[in-house]
Amino acid sequence: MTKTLHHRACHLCEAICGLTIETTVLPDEGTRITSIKGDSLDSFSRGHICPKAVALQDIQNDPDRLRQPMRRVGEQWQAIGWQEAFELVAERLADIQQRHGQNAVAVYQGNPSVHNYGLMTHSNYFLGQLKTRNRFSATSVDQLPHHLSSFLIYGHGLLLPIADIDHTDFMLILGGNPLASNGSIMTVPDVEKRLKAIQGRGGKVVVVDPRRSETAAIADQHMFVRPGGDAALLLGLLNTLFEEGLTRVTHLPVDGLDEVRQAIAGLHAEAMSPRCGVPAEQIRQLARDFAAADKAVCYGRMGISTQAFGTLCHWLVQLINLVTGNLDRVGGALCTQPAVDLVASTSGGHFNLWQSRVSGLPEYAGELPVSALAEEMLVEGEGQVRALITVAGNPVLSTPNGRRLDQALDGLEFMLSIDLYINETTRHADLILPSTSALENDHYDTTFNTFAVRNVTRFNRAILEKPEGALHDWEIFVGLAKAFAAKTGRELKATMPPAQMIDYGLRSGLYGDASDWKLSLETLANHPHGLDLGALQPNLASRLKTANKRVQAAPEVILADLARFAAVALPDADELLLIGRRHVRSNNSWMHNYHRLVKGKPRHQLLMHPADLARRGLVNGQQVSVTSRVGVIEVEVVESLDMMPGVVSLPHGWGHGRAGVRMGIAQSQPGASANDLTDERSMDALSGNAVLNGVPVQVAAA
Ligand SMILES: Nc1nc2c(c(=O)[nH]1)N[C@H]1C(S)=C(S)[C@@H](COP(=O)(O)OP(=O)(O)OC[C@H]3O[C@@H](n4cnc5c(=O)[nH]c(N)nc54)[C@H](O)[C@@H]3O)O[C@H]1N2
Ligand SMILES: Nc1nc2c(c(=O)[nH]1)N[C@H]1C(S)=C(S)[C@@H](COP(=O)(O)OP(=O)(O)OC[C@H]3O[C@@H](n4cnc5c(=O)[nH]c(N)nc54)[C@H](O)[C@@H]3O)O[C@H]1N2
Ligand code: SF4
Ligand SMILES: [Mo]
Repeated sequence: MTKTLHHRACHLCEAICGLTIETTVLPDEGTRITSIKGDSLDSFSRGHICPKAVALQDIQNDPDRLRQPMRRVGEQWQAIGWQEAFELVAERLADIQQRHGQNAVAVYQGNPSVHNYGLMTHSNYFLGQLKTRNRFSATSVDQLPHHLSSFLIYGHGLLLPIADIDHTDFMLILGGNPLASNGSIMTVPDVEKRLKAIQGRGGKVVVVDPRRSETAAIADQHMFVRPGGDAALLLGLLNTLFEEGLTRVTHLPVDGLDEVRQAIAGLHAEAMSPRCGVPAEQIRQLARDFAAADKAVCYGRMGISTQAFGTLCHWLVQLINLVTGNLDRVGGALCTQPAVDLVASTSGGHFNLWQSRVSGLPEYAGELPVSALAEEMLVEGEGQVRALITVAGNPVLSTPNGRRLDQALDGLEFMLSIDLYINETTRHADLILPSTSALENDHYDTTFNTFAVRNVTRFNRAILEKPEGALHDWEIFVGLAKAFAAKTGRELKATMPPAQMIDYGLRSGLYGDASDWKLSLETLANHPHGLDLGALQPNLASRLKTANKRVQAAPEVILADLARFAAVALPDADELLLIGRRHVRSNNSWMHNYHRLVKGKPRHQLLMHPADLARRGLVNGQQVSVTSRVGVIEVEVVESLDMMPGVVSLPHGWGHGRAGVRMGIAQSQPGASANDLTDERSMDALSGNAVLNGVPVQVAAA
């Protein structure tokens, strides 16, 4: 038996923890993974690991994971060869585009795309050739308001100031639960210790959340907010900062602050309190505490992004950091300077240059809001979507009114999925092309180094041999691109492997050939535990990509959105509102097929406050029906004093009990899909981002 130790970053979530993986060559079985542990020599993650990483071996060994191209013939799946598959795709898509136009082919790119560097570098090599405006992704059920606000304020959608958690004295968290999610748009391995370190140095952590989340439980202060009420709360905070003279000067060049001050003059804490359910005096005191801290940072995430005023929320987060002097300041919010810099190498983006066909929703960076995907398939007319390509995603479980999408997929002429599983979405595909598993592939994190709380970088080689006949995702895209170009007679530019692109990015970057670091793939090979490039530093002034290189505090479309905010009626106190929830043993819609993670008590029940149960004559543990405008599901209800009265919580990504899905363990514990309740018509009208939190529902005995 030969044992080998490998060091590698975990790709499963944004925390990019360093792992030590032991493989053993066994006489009859070949190479097996025999141990997965946190890597204590990784200076960034310091040995931190969560249960999902241990399940990397289960992904590797899962008999349900697809290992060769599969073609659906009726209800049966048949293995076919790669070349035959590529040619079939090229033929079907070329034909559909010829008959119905380029936009007749739609694309959905799911979350794991951004955790797979070959998908990042090469998916567009093929998808770009389709020249379709019907591009969709998980961005519009997630962080689109972050990008849009940064694009409008700083001139680039990826200039996202990151909370400087290791140096701040006061961290205000709204709509994020890093203890379960391990942090998001804040790559922060070992987050619990880092939050406790704030408290250890005499600082304070405040969490605003309609549920006393795992993060709220360790905070110094937790405030309930009515779901969807954060824009009001943040407006009350900003107004108080102005009104009570709690602002500080910034070194940044800023346009539009006076306009902001005027635009929100009437929106004081007292007026905002009924809209968010936070007492006015608490709003004012929070503003005073925030301003009094030497170094403070306001951090907002998923929970305030996926609501009706998500873009206003993220604009306000930026402004609160800005006017208190905490933007671009150590201990406040700082932009990273990554080794492969996507901000430097790309243009800022674009917004609303075209709109979706049926509902006129705006594009952002070439993508349309995914809430529009089903109607683009269902509503007849020129430009109707007739074919779909999904890449590493499961929109039937992940996007609003998933049932409607589920049904719409049946009406397509052709569907291709590039995925590892036959899941609730890909079961509809004509063809599924599965890539190698992550451990059979190299890894460089192009995305999350950009959002990290320190400047870090690492490259890791595959730790398992690529099986014979298998292809990496990027190779699948090259195969598809070549077949499509051949079919359509288009010219195809040459490409190079992802590793070579990263080498180029490293060498030409800030730490590359022209620096003392001399980073390249070769130098990174000498740093298997990752390389720390230092703490975040102020740099925003020199990196602004707005036309006049000044911060735009008052973008026109955002000020205009304040009118939409003002027009909304006061919330109905009797309305029951649904929010989501994440758990450290679950990962969106796809890690429910590993016994190691799903064993023990189920984690997909509906949480409800005992007073809300009593009011409906319901009891703890009972089966209930949950109804919204778009659908109804049945789940077990569990009482929880952590819930804000009037709010219920259900995690997304469940609902596996559907015909044809091939995920045995997941189907034995199916749960119900939260997105059978979320409403595709309910969105942040400015960005088109879906509302996934604050969905009105009724709960009754099943
Ligand atoms: N109600 C509600 N809905 C939500 C959310 C919520 O909080 N509440 N969260 C939203 C958010 S933030 C997101 S990001 C989305 C996520 O939703 P999706 O974008 O649908 O992503 P996943 O559910 O992670 O999709 C996983 C699929 O990717 C495949 N996969 C995994 N790794 C790879 C790989 O390397 N290559 C390929 N080709 N395939 C791979 C898996 O097999 C699986 O089928 O859900 C959103 N939906
Ligand atoms: N274990 C695990 N980790 C993950 C994922 C996973 O599925 N499982 N998914 C990954 C992905 S794709 C993402 S995008 C990140 C997301 O990472 P986070 O943004 O940290 O997401 P959540 O853990 O869903 O936390 C959102 C919080 O917002 C609260 N909330 C809901 N509605 C409102 C509201 O109206 N106002 C306020 N203030 N709060 C509200 C919820 O109660 C919840 O505590 O996590 C990533 N990490
Ligand atoms: S927190 Fe868990 S899933 Fe996320 S990177 Fe770390 S080990 Fe992997
Ligand atoms: Mo996400």
